[in-house]
Amino acid sequence: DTHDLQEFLLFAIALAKEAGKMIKDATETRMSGTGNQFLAKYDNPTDLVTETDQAVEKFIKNRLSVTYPTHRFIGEETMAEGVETVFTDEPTWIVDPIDGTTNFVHGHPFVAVSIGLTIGKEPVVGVVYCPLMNELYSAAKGQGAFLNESIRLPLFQPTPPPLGDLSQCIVSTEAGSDRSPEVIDKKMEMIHTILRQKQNNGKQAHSIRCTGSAAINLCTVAKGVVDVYWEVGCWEWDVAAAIVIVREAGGIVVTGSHQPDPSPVNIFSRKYLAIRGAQDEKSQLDIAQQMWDIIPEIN
Ligand code: LIP
Repeated sequence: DTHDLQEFLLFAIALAKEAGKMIKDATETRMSGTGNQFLAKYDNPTDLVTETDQAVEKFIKNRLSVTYPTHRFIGEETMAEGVETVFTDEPTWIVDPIDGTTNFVHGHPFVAVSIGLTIGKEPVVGVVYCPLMNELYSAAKGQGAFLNESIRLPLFQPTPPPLGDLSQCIVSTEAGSDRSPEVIDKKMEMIHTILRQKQNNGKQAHSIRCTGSAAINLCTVAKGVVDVYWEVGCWEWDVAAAIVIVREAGGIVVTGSHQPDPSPVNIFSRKYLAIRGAQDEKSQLDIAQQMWDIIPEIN
């Protein structure tokens, strides 16, 4: 019920702040030359993992298991260790200790710890904290989405500007870590389609953005400063928390392929399309349809 969600939300916010401090400290010690940041694994040279990812996940997982021993846990680094993902209706915390690990490795500030909670397989609590930018995004189902616990999202109040059509949109997307020609060529083709001036005075989108973090991309959609986010290939821990934040900020999230029904979301689909809040759902679904018209089939 509402009371529980509020309790879970406050717990997740406090936890994200502690985890964020670990990430910030690791960045500072590394940059000041007093600490190092070793890559823990380098199997896929475009899918980085550091000791800090592992330490932060361990910290969050331990803290959750003490406070909520009956709750389940799904985490990026736990799965990387070979633990099988079992997803049930039970309360399940879905955690990415560092979303934007590539940014973290490079000292780029677009990094976030992402803590989501699903109940009945639906994301109901989400916290995305960017410790190097002091931005904390949070939401619980039915209770609105906030930046730094006090600024209601989207930023444009009382109503965000009209969505218009795709030609007036900023679209976020990512290269992702699968660089196989089949996948990367289709993604580049899609970016080309979004950007390229259309013939006969047709229109292209305003531009594209890539933050390097699915969670942060989704939070920019929740803010209302990015109109559309589309990504294929990221994971449930990248999006579980931020989906709640987008929805509570009036946005829609559609998962899967060419399926215009925005609910329910399948957080495991690895295909995500989010549209920012607008006055009416029809304009959001229109943009979703314009995206589906050009999204290539990627497996
Ligand atoms: C990353 C995502 C990013 C995606 C990468 C990767 P990580 O998460 O947030 O959007 O393109 O493939 O999954 O590895 O930094 O937690």
